[in-house]
Amino acid sequence: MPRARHLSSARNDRVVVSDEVAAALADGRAVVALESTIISHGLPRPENLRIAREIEDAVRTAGAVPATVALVEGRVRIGLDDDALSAVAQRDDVVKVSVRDVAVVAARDGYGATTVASTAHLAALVGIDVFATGGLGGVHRGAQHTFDESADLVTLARTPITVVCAGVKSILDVPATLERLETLGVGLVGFGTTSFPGFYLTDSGQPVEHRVDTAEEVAAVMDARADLATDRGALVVANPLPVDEQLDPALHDRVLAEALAGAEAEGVHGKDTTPYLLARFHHDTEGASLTVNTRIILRNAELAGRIAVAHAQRRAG
Ligand code: PSU
Ligand code: MN
Repeated sequence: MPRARHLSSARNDRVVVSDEVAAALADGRAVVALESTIISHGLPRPENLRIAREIEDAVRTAGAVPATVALVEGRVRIGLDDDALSAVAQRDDVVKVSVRDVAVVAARDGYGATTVASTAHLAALVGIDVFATGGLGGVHRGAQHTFDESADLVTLARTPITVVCAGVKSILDVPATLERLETLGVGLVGFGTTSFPGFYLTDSGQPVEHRVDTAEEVAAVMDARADLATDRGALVVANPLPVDEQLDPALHDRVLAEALAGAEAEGVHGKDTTPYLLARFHHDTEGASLTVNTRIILRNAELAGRIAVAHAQRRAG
């Protein structure tokens, strides 16, 4: 398998780009990076493996090549075969890996599922410029006491990539997260909206200044960012669910209150917080949030595919 393009030392074999992804990158064709924490820690088994495959299919349907990122036996893999995807979905020893954890798990020959932060970092490293996820990490509620702010934010501040998401997870402090994105200089556009999406909910109640309506418009913004050297950090494309697909807001608010209280009572903290809250949602909504979460990711993967295609076309033409 070919080595990562932007790595030059003998240690390159730590990052293995699949043949399909490497060929697409070499030809300037559209590629979309996908994270794996959502598979290992964000979605329940056994549905997670089926959904992981559907996410890849959604990227393909849009005309792009999916590049799911994970650590397998200590190697960073960009583009997973079915064995690797199954391992990430099914093994019990898959560690949730943010940027700071990647090297540790690599050195130990371990298995790791990459978060938004580490996926963005590794995708950019090999020259992938579009990435799809469900919802970004951000500032947790009560962060003024816990200092719990996802490493997704600071990583996006220094990573040149376009991330399609349904806003930030609604379990977070959304206004505070938006303030941090502004401070960090992370670009933000609303796809077909001037309301920042609320992940499970169509509208978080917060505004977005810049609305775009087509994949081509996003690609044009990406090019302008490169020309103006404002692309050293990320561009977030916030893609809301249609109202008729969102989680019932009353159910959402009730379950969220219970889940937050549960996390507090059980002393859940640090990197376990997000998986705990998402699992509580999937359990307490009797699967309704799983259906919504799946729709979010599939829609984002499809849009990311279209953006990657539009961007590849601009560069070719
Ligand atoms: N989006 C989802 N489900 C998830 C996540 C995002 O729909 O499970 C994951 C992402 O990998 C994100 C992580 O980076 O949750 C954030 O975790 P933390 O708050 O610990 O940084
Ligand atoms: Mn955290």
